[in-house]
Amino acid sequence: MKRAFLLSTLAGLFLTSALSACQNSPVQLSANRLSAQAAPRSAAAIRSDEGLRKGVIELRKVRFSKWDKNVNGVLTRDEVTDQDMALPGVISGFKDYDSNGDGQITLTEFLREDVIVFWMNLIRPKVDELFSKHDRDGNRLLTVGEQDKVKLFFSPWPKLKGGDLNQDGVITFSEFEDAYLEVLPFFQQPVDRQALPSI
Ligand SMILES: [Ca+2]
Ligand SMILES: [Ca+2]
Ligand SMILES: [Ca+2]
Repeated sequence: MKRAFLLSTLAGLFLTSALSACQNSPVQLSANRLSAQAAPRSAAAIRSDEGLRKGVIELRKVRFSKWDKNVNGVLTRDEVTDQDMALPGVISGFKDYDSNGDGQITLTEFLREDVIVFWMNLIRPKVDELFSKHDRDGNRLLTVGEQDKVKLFFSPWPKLKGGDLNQDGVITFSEFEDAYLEVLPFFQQPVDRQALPSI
């Protein structure tokens, strides 16, 4: 009950919509990408990519399930329109996913690498923005005094340890991103049509 309340409260608070980010120019998107990658590629950053990728794949599976109305494990043209599927510069419609042209889109066809990368590049700056909002001294760590709201947000998922996954007392961006992407699929709004939940 408490968890349901917390979720609905949190889901009511939104960041700038992911949809509007979609309409950013490619230049803006690549600028965001560059700034996100400006730091040296440490082991932590690589691990963080894995968390982001895993989260995006889970989100795509949620999206697939919502479209698969007859729950037969494939998408057909009566379930989804080209307009539903379109992603600027990546997907124009059904045929782009249906790689063997049999009129059905399997989950494997749906999880296209370029689409996964598209969403990783779109979501990461949003997660960074959210992290930076809490990182008041800008040292890229959430330390005591910067963690309260973040810990409350992750509290329905005890295994996430309030976002401090290794329990060393500080929350790095990598930990924050991994934890956030882990919970994102629990918010029922498909991210490609809604804003990301704020903290
Ligand atoms: Ca189906
Ligand atoms: Ca800080
Ligand atoms: Ca930590």
